[in-house]
Amino acid sequence: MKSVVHAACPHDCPDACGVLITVEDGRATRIQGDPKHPVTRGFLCAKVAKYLDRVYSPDRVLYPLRRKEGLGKGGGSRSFADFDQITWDEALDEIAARFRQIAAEFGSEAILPYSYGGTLGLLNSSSMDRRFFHRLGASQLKRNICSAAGECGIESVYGIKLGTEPEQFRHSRLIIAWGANIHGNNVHLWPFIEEARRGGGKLVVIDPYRTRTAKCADWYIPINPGTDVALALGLMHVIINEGLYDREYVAQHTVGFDQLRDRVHEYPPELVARWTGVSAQDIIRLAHEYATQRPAAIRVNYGVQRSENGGSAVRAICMLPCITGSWKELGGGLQLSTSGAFALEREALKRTDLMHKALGRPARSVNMVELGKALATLSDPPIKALFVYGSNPAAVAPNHNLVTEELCREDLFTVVHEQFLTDTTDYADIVLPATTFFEHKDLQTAYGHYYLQLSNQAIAPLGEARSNAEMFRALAQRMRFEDDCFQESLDEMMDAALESDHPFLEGITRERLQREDFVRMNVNGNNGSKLFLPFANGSFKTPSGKAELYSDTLAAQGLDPVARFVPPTESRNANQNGRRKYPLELLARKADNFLNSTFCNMAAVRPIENVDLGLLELHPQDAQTRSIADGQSVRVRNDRGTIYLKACITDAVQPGVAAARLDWAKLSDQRVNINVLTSERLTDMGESATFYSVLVEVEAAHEHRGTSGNPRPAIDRRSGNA
Ligand SMILES: Nc1nc2c(c(=O)[nH]1)N[C@H]1C(S)=C(S)[C@@H](COP(=O)(O)OP(=O)(O)OC[C@H]3O[C@@H](n4cnc5c(=O)[nH]c(N)nc54)[C@H](O)[C@@H]3O)O[C@H]1N2
Ligand SMILES: Nc1nc2c(c(=O)[nH]1)N[C@H]1C(S)=C(S)[C@@H](COP(=O)(O)OP(=O)(O)OC[C@H]3O[C@@H](n4cnc5c(=O)[nH]c(N)nc54)[C@H](O)[C@@H]3O)O[C@H]1N2
Ligand code: SF4
Ligand SMILES: [Mo]
Repeated sequence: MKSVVHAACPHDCPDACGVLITVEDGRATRIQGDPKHPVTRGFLCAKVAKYLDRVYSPDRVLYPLRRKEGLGKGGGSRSFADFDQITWDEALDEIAARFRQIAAEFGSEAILPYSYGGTLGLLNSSSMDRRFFHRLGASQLKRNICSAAGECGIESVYGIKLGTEPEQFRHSRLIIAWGANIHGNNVHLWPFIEEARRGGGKLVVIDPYRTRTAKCADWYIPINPGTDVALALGLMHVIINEGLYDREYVAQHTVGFDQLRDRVHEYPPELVARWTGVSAQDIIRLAHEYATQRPAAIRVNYGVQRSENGGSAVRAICMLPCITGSWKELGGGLQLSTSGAFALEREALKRTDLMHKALGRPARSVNMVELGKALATLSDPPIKALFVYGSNPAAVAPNHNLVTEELCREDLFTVVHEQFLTDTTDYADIVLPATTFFEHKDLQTAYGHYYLQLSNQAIAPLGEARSNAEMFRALAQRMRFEDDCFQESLDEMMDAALESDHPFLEGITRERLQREDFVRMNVNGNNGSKLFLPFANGSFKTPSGKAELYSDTLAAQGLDPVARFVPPTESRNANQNGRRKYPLELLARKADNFLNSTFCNMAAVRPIENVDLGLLELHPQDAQTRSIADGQSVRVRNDRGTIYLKACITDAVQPGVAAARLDWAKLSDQRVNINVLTSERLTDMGESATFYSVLVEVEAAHEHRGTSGNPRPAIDRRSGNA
């Protein structure tokens, strides 16, 4: 029996691809892109094209596991031999008993859920799990590790996360990829950019790292990390001074233009050049091109907001199309995220009210960015249990050394629901087997286009794997939570999510999704047009109903009501004259062929990325002053940690900037990854993570051997230096 099932890729990626899975006699035999999907149009990225290897990997966790008795935590990289297989009944009983005991002794807030982007399927990322922890009265998790700063930034100007749809980039004459690695992280936008270029359009890339996208650009502008606020204000300085702005649009649809004009006065190109490293001529030229080569669209991505001033950066960039009136034009505007269009009834899934049932008040919130600090310092109550699902904090959380030190606490009961034995399962007491998207049903939104999809279950769960929703349903039952919501089927939850009065959801039902596989959100309104220009006629969702170039809301929060460049604490601009202990700015970047830490362990995927793994990319000038040769083992360090990498001398980075990639810690002999160097410091807006505001020093490893005080040996055997 052969069938083809429509699904949707649930990984944390703006593209949310339509997928077709061929199933023969119950086994998936092929994965391909759904050619009917209007945005993702039948192709998949390299990593998901190899997904059969992931689903059927011999390394899949397929049964509940308990760490073997006598094995302490932190004992090294755990394999299946370190665990005993147990039954689901045993696992659920043990978790329920420990949770009850911890709640009785310390209060239920001593239990902390930890989840993020393993799956963005709505039902498996934010329904039964939330109900369970709300009903339990567990601490709440602030899921701020990725995009919260940028979300605050865009919402402070537009009031909603809407933007130019990918299909319209084909009409652009000028496209600016601003902190957006389109080739790596948003590859389905690329064909539309190519189409625009065939029509004479031009691509400009603003990024401190010469990405694959930058290499393909018509104009690559390297910028110093964390200085985008200054660049955006400098561009507006030129545009406003030279009268290149759209007076009518500004008058009708914005507030605070006078205050903005006063502010940009302080950002002349010569001064901005000093901070950003972009020459005054280039700033002026870019301002002219952006204001006059129309339509011009900006694809800004979350890269710019992983800096200490990331909220302000996104805020200032979001002002640009409001000044030029670019929102009026097909192929104009800006895209950061389209997620504001998916106006689903999320609260019906999450049931926050259950928290009041448990505690009579909202539970305390713990910021996931500060996991290490929370585990180390919270006392009222301390965190005694951690339930990780859809996340790999021992790889992705900043300040890795503190995180793993705390995960070693013997009094911490850690459960991890996973597909593989990751960095985090190394510290687990219990590991539970999780399904892949082939094995469960879900509802899939997107943050890079406007199509909602049904992701059908293609095959039966492998082994005893359970989806997040089914696992938390079973756990709720074990905890004897009798609320009806724990009985709801997936279809009932889907219906509840879709049952909204919001015009964007009008006419969108489960039946229709089942029939059509993907449905465009009703974003165009009733004008019958297929095209969506979100702010052509204003329609901003801010308190004033206009684009807020000056924001009373920010002022009330004690933040700058316009936008101001404050150099990140960890940056060369923060103290230009001082002699620095850590003079290099490090970009602790994502890999083009992994998805954060997902796929790092896939033998089929690793070779595609391999040339770039374990490398510290360094400019020739910085290598020379440190007598570092290409391929040599180097020690990269700051006060938080040390990692040994292999020097790659390259002009992919500018002088003063270094770059390295995120990988699994357990795949390195040092058992650390690049997050040993990143900090838990939070962003200016949104309390988000600052992965790209990091200062380090780099030394040739052989010269410092034995004197580092670091217990871990230099391990780079490839270079022969260690
Ligand atoms: N292949 C692949 N795809 C992914 C992911 C992945 O890990 N791999 N991750 C997914 C996730 S979770 C997300 S959030 C999205 C993110 O997608 P992006 O926002 O594109 O993510 P990043 O790679 O963090 O940053 C984009 C670029 O910003 C640059 N950058 C860093 N600092 C600055 C700065 O100060 N200014 C400017 N102008 N640029 C800067 C980086 O060098 C990088 O090339 O991608 C998703 N898609
Ligand atoms: N240095 C550095 N650190 C970073 C970043 C960076 O650019 N540089 N990026 C940051 C960003 S933007 C983000 S979003 C975070 C991402 O942080 P995470 O969301 O933790 O991302 P992943 O590394 O993809 O880990 C997801 C895990 O979920 C598992 N999983 C997948 N599907 C399911 C499922 O259905 N159920 C369960 N239970 N598990 C599942 C996968 O196997 C994987 O191990 O990382 C952040 N960390
Ligand atoms: S990771 Fe992104 S590009 Fe790759 S298949 Fe999934 S949605 Fe598409
Ligand atoms: Mo992310």
